[in-house]
Amino acid sequence: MSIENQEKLFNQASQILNDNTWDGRYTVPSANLYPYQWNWDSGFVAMGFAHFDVSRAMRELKSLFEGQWANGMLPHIVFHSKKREGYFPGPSYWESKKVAIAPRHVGTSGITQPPVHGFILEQIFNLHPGNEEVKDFVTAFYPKILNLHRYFYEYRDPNKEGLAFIFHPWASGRDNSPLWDDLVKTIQIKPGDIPPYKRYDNLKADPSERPSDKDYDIYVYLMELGKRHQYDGKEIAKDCPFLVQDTLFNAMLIRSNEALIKLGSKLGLDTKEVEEWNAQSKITFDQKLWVESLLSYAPYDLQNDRHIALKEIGAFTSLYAGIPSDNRASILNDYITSIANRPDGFRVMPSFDPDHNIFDARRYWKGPIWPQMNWLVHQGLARYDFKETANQVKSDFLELVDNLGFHEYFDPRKSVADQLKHGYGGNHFSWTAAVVLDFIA
Ligand code: 9WN
Repeated sequence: MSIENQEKLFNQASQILNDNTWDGRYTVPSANLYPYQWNWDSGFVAMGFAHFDVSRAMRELKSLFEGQWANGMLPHIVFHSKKREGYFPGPSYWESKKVAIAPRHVGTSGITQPPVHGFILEQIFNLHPGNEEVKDFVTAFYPKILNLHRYFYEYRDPNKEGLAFIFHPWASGRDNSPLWDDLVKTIQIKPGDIPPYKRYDNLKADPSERPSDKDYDIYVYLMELGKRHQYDGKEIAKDCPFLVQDTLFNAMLIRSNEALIKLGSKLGLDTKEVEEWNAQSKITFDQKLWVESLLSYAPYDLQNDRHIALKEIGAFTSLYAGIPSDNRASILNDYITSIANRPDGFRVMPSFDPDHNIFDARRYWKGPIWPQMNWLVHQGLARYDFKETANQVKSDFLELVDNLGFHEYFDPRKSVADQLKHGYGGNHFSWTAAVVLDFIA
């Protein structure tokens, strides 16, 4: 890509992040579709800001952690705005203020999202060597992330294996991934199980690119279950039908642990606890989640004691966390290469297996390319020195944004995406901008 083009994208991306910032304090993923502050989105947003306005980067994380609960849990949405902005489930749905350990001054959701904040903090620190303000911020912020990780090990790991469970598909960050299809089919919703509710997402984005109404009923069912248990992980573990040790979620936890260890040793902080967690987590992830017949890692369904053996993008983020041996890493790299070389012309990296009959190139997490996932996969491939594949993942993404705009997700089929001339879901999307900024900085 030419220097002029890179400059153009950099300027557009920084403009999007500035435009999506509300009250100068927090950035919404997309002003229309997602009008509050989201957990892992804001992590990527902070990284994006760190390239041109590090004060905003630090402010972004501070605002997000205003929503942290007393037990360390970081909710997936923080509702700084009390207005009903046209999103379901909005601030009043969760009833977080009825929970004693939730913040008093701001409403939040009761589920969490992939813990990216440790490595985001490391990115910000590394981008600003010698900046005393950044150093002080990182030192002060460190215990908040440590508390978050402690929450996962204490409340979300009933067998003390070193892997955290999630109890809602939204917590995986990959809402309607085919990973969850069979498991959610086991949930029978009876009349009266869920309250009436109204979706807005499918009025604002094309419904064929969004989860189905059936998916939403399950989301509400699981939120109701969480609410009944005051979102207490230990209680939920006893009777929730959806209890999953997810690949992406745990890879993020492990990579963020690693970041805390590295930052802690640079800043003279105590890293003993996080080192112990991480040593166990890395081993369990590699041993328990690898499925030889799939030649990949797969999430583990704790209630039914089985792997969810499907080829899906979360497995590939294990590279960024340094989990696989060189041999397993090559297997993962070969798979990505095989997709990039398909005769029917695919950009990498689709979120789901293009050869599976559930694959749907348009529908949300059932196939499209997602910006933050390409960033994570790129970082992992680079870590293992798979330079060519890493470059492909990066250039395919930049080409999509350059040709089609800053969308939420994209069609991986070259012929279709190039003819369509647009991406899917929301536009002027914050993490799309953030990833562009980091890739071309
Ligand atoms: C539910 C904000 C979020 C992302 C998720 C993505 C989508 C929300 C929704 O949007 O989920 O959290 O309403 O569909 O799946 O990863 O954080 O961008």
